Amino acid sequence: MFKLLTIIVLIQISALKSEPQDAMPSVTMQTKEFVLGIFFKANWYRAMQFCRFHGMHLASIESQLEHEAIVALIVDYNMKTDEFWISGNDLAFAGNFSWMGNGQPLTYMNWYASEPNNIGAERCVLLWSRNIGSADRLWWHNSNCTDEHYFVCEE
Ligand SMILES: [Ca+2]
Repeated sequence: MFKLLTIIVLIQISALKSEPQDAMPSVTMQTKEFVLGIFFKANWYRAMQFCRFHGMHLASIESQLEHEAIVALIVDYNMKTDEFWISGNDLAFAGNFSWMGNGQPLTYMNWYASEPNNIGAERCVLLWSRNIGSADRLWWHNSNCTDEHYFVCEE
């Protein structure tokens, strides 16, 4: 009887651990794993809520290495013409961008030329393939938080 209960408990634990992110494209870094939210498009707030619901955060990109790993993942999935929310925003202080995912100010940055613009109106940070040309390269720009895009979570 005890063995049967143990098996049932283990099955239930494994069922609980089967999260959507297991089926989402991901890349593992030294200290974090980036996971592409490509099942649906969402505004920035919904993207953040989805990541948190699944035990993750909306992604904070803290180095060139992390940025390039995410870009490579997006390119691998032929999604380089799509846009992806990351956790950068200036909702607390207009013009003063920080990561909602970890509370830190932006240190590494990869803004497109003239971005961030529309300070006070466009307050959330998107990964963007502007003028991508032949190079597999994505830039950051600030955009309207209520627009719907794919997104990047991290855990
Ligand atoms: Ca902008």
